[in-house]
Amino acid sequence: MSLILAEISDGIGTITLNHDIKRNALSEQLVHAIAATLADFREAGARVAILRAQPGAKVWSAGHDVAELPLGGLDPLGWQDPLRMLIREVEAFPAPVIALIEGSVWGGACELVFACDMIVATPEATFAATPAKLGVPYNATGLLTFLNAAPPHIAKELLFTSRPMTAARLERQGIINHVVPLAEISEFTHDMAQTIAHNSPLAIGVMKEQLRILAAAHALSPADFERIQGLRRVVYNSRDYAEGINAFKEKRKPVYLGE
Ligand code: KFV
Repeated sequence: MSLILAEISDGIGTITLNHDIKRNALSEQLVHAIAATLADFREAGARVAILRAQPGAKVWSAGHDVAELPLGGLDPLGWQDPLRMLIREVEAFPAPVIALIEGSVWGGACELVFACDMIVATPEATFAATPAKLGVPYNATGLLTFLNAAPPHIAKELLFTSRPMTAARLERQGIINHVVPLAEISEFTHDMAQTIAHNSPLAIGVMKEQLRILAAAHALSPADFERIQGLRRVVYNSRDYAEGINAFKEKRKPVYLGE
């Protein structure tokens, strides 16, 4: 069974996550399949891409594949991590990527959705950013995705509570573009994609890249970057990080001691 389904017509490429048995967790294999499809879309001159789950999905994506979060003192979200690669692929894709969201979105998938250029969701969709629930020290560019998508207090509530927020709340905050009833969401998103596909792809591609560069333009001294990495290292070397990952695998609640 394919982990994703892909089709392109009239310049609109659609990727459908198709691994419900693992709740579309963003495993290395799934991420590579998405990246390869985005490369195909780029080659085919797609003017816009839609990223969605199967109609009827209860979970849009369960986020990072927890089985692939390393123990043993390795950075769980280093440069080569599949989630990090996927976010870069979406940001570097030369045409807009629209996230069409039905179901719940968790952890790294929440960042993935926020990294998309536009978000359309059903009223029942929910979004939870869960690194604190698992004890994961999120990385700097990942936090920047949250800060570029959400007002700081909302980003902090998402990240500190790990509780799901409704699409309605995120729409009120300007984080989601449109909340659209389930029966209409595919057509609505397709209409939006068609409008984009009829506009100038060169102008759009260059604006997307400029917006990415401008949004990421934060001067950070080498010392500050090394301090961030040092702070994160304390977390992924901790007893609590191992406890969070092991508790998930053992299907129990973690007990955190702050050490
Ligand atoms: N990674 C690996 N396997 C996962 C997974 C994940 N994120 N989420 C679900 N699975 C597996 C789960 O172990 C089970 O496998 C199957 O998918 C169905 O999950 O071999 P098994 O036991 O059949 P269930 O039974 O849990 O499904 P359901 O009762 O429908 O609940 C769905 C959901 C999404 C509420 C639940 O699976 C869940 O809470 N998943 C974890 C959500 C989460 O916290 N994700 C954050 C991952 S960490 C992350 O993204 C990052 C970057 N971070 O920093 O924290």
